[in-house]
Amino acid sequence: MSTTDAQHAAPQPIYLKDYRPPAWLVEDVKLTFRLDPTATRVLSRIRFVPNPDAPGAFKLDGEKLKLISAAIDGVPVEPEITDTQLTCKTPDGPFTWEAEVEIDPQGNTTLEGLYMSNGMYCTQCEAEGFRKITYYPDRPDVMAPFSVRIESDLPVLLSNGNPGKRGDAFAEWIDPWPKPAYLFALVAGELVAHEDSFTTAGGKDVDLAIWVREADIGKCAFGMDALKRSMLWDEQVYGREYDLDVFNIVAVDDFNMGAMENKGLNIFNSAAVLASPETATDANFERIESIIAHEYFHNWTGNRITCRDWFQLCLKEGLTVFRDQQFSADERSAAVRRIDDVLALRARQFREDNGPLAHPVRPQSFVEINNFYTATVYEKGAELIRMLKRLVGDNAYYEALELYFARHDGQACTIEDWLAVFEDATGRDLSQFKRWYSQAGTPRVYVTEDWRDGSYTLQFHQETPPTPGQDEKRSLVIPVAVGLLAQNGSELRGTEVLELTSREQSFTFENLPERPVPSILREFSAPVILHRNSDKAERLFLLRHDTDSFNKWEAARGLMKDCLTGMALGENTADEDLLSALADVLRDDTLDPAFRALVLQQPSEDDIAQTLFEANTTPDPTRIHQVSEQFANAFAAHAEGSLASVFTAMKPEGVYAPDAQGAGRRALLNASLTLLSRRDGGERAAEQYDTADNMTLQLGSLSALLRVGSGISQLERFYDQWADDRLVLDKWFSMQVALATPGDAARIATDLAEHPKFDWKNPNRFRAVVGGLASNAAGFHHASGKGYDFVSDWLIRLDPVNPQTTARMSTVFETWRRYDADRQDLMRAALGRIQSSPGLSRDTGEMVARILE
Ligand code: 0A1
Ligand code: ZN
Repeated sequence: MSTTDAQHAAPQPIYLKDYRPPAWLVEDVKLTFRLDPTATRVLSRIRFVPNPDAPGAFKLDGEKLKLISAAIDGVPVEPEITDTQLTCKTPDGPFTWEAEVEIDPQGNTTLEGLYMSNGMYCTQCEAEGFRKITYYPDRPDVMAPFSVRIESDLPVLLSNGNPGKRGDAFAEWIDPWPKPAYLFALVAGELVAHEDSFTTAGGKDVDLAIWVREADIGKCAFGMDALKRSMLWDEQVYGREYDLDVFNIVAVDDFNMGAMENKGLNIFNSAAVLASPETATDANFERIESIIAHEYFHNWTGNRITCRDWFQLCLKEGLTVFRDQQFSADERSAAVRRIDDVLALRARQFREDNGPLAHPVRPQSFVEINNFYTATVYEKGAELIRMLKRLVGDNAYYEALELYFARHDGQACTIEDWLAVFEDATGRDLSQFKRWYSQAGTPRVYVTEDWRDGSYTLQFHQETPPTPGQDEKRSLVIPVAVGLLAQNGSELRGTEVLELTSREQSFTFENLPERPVPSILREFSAPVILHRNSDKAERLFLLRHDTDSFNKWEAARGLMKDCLTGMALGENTADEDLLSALADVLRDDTLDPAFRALVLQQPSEDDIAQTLFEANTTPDPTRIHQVSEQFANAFAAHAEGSLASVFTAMKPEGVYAPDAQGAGRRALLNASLTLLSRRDGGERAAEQYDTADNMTLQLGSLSALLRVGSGISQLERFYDQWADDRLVLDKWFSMQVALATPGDAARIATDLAEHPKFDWKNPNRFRAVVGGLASNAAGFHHASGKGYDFVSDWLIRLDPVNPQTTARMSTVFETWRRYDADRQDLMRAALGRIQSSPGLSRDTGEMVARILE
């Protein structure tokens, strides 16, 4: 390809500032599908009306479609067609468009549009997949009611909305609620249903079904229960009722993401819905519950009110993540859920925000929108809603939400609409708060203090480091929840929210009887990095006494991070006071076992690397791995007796149930077992493996064994037991790579990639092995470069088949700048090889270019 061709082919970014309303609106859509694996015919009949506010030419999106015929008001037309668009001369006023296209679901390996997964037809249209099904204005601000007819011999034929006529080899579906095309869905296959029903507060009976392959019918009960609890919760907390006669969920094996909120027909990655005690861990159950809730909650926050354009993605995603977090907090332990959410935020979003892929919660431009389904849009987006709620107060928050639903139902909205609702409902000026949506990067908040004559002053300084394309940062509104403790551990002042608005700001607490110990950023009230020179004694004090459970946990985390970074730099060894304090928490049975397990969990090696990098030192992944192991060994030795008693005390009682309480006990049981295995050579773990009657205990013991370099025979038995269960086998693949020693990881991954069951076109299996290696920090970053080679070779191979999953996984290289020159060279070379592979997708091309920038 010559330079000019290459320049010509370079995909152009799309900018938020260029948004224009659609020239043509859609009144009604009728689709007929004649299903065939390689030659499906899609007939569309669409009523178009000109948009009086934005006159313009008629253009439809369309990709990989074979146009068979087209007509306007019954008269055949010959449109102009490019790879991505169709244009045609039209009447000035309303008209009916009819087209027939042919598509090839079997040949569609991208898992976007209409594709096949294990003999079943299914669709994925968000963000821009509908254009691979038929010609259409594939943009979220074009909303219309759809009716669909599916013609096929397959027994189950599903689409959005309510069921219409059903006959021999056809089914019709009518969705009365106007929706954008990205919410369209169709499923056809040999499926069976786990059925139930729900009566809404308004008395409407809704038929519920989870559709699966016959072998999976025993894995639906939990998902169904989670769905019914979600429906009730949304009525009770947000006053939102369901609005169709049926709600269908389908489990699909080949899926790029977790799940999709298509109107009335949610499609799930089977890993995100199927669970039984024997095959799924507690963590799987919890994730399933929150994804079911998330997709269900989208019915109001996403479907009834959608996004005007894809730059507004956080409008539906940030809010819906926040709602699913609230749901899980209510259904389980709020304190534990908050810690889990912050762990995930720091591991994924802070990492993103502090590297080359940093972008605002509402990006200003993109090349490929699929690359912006990120932790920043989702998880930081949810943090913004959480801050807003804290700033306006709970009552005002729910009043504003009522207004949002009343004012914008049926519309495609923007962040401006969302904030205007809050301004109107509360009278508050949110112009400064709005900066959170446009400014990338994790703010740093520095705190110093002053104590004088009964007055205690906290001085804050806020600063956001530059991010790609954004050198100048402005001050943000940062709610900092603070409590003050007395030296005896009692509360001098309960939690108060201080609102930081300027670069430097002080707050004084008067009339205090003694110098307080501050507990700052309680509940992690803002997504910032807090810097405070706090000594070990103060942290140990907070770990013992803080009444805010997040900050109690945070105290332990801070101590462990300090200790581990010090060890990595050769400055200290595992600190005895810290080990004792951790052992106190371990033994403290007034504390929730789940919380105790979280306190004992060491910061990840990636977290230590990032912390060192921020302190201007070059992290050495091998050394970090060694000191993490040393710390765990030291704690195991220090607390062996207590670990043994807690391990015994946490032994399961009664039948397994995936509830928060039981899961908490098992988390502490497995945490103790993992540490004890460092002392007993895996004896207890082998015993637990033999008696385990649920996956949490089976996997807990197997991973404890693998961590101490044992478990060979159990791995073989595990394989024999689960060879026919795809989801369990994913665990078998991933754990071997993720828990391998640094020197073995790439070799084990390479061997597993030769395994006959390594079906690399299945995203879950690909993630298990390739993602499994990337999650093994010391193995991936091994000085030989073999980890980088393995991952990049596979990304190059996957890209032409599935660009979306390739592009997402390329983020494993986003931290390359942290490391030493040799590793940087190796990673840049790996990225360079990806970048120069012929025909690289727009998705991966954009990601690699941004990572290297
Ligand atoms: N809206 C879904 C996530 C999703 C996005 C894109 C997909 O395909 C490219 C699939 C799912 C959610 O938030 O759950
Ligand atoms: Zn979502």
